[in-house]
Amino acid sequence: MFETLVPLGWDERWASTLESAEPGALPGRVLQHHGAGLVVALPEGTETIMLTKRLDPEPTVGDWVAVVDDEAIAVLDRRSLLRRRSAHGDKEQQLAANVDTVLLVCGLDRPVKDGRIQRGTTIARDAGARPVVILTKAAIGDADSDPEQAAADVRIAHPGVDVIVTSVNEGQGLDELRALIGTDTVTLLGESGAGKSSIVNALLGSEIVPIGAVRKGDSKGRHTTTGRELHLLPSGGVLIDTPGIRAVGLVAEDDAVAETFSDVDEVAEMCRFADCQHDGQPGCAIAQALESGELLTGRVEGWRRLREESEAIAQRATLAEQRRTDRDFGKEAKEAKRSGRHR
Ligand SMILES: Nc1nc2c(ncn2[C@@H]2O[C@H](COP(=O)(O)OP(=O)(O)OP(=O)(O)O)[C@@H](O)[C@H]2O)c(=O)[nH]1
Ligand SMILES: [Zn+2]
Repeated sequence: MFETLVPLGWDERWASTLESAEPGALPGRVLQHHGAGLVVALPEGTETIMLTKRLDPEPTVGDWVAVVDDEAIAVLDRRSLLRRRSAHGDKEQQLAANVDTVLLVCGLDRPVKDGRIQRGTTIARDAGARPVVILTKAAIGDADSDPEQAAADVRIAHPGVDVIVTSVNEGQGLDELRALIGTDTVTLLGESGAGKSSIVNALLGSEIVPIGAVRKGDSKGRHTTTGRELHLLPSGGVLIDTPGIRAVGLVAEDDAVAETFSDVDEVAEMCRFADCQHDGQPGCAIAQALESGELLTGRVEGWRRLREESEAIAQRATLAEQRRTDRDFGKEAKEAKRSGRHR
């Protein structure tokens, strides 16, 4: 085991991934990718290494690479990949690899939008990561809106998603957030002004935690922390924060997230019964695709969750509509009474 890399997420599983891919190579985690170079945290310290040969896939921040003689020779099989797909079908953009948890940040000083949260959970699940909702700025929310009630509503609409309430400037909920992060690699998504930077600052604290030892007397080993995209959290875990990820809005229109599960949708259309629950029904194409390995269990799981959420949200919308109608009806009845029409 490369002990110095453990804080960066190195574990037995990565060790065996490296062993079967490139035995004898050194592992390193990509802290930053710029042009022709990679800033990589290696067992002995952080180094900038030049990309002399083309790697497939191309390494991105968060990747674990196999390094031999100061050269990255392979990207270890990823556990997750956060990416941005364009609506026009051109090349997808890799945003970060091996993110365990995506923190979906919503400010309680504005309405919590189910559609945005759903979009975020879709992005996270499509990447192969766990979505967690953070309702923040609890202390400056509407006086008559209860943060815990807001959290309960989100839990109902998004089954299986953890929700926590924070107010970082006020020091609220931070311990819970740190516990939830544990040793995970996390990143944040949320609209502008949601409170992401405040959370990042609270998690990072004032001191920058150095990654590995800087090699002395070796100019190649010198590195700066400016523009660093992967940070060690003092309380454990790793934070990836990049301009590319920041640019992922949670507004439904700006790319083709709705299409991220289109492969599963296409298979589902082949089921014998149009109302197949994909739950052991005869002629279920999903079951067959799982069997044959055409679809991965994790993706079908994510797809199911997404459908559950969509249904829950639709139900809530119907309920809200019903309540509005009842209220309006009640108002009309009252007005009618007042005007004496029913007498
Ligand atoms: N009182 C209070 N204010 C907060 C809290 N979190 C964020 N704010 C304020 O809300 C505003 C926006 O917060 P940021 O953390 O900058 O939001 P952001 O998501 O990083 O926004 P962008 O940088 O535009 O993406 C700032 O004025 C913060 O001071 C909080 O927990 N409590
Ligand atoms: Zn089916």
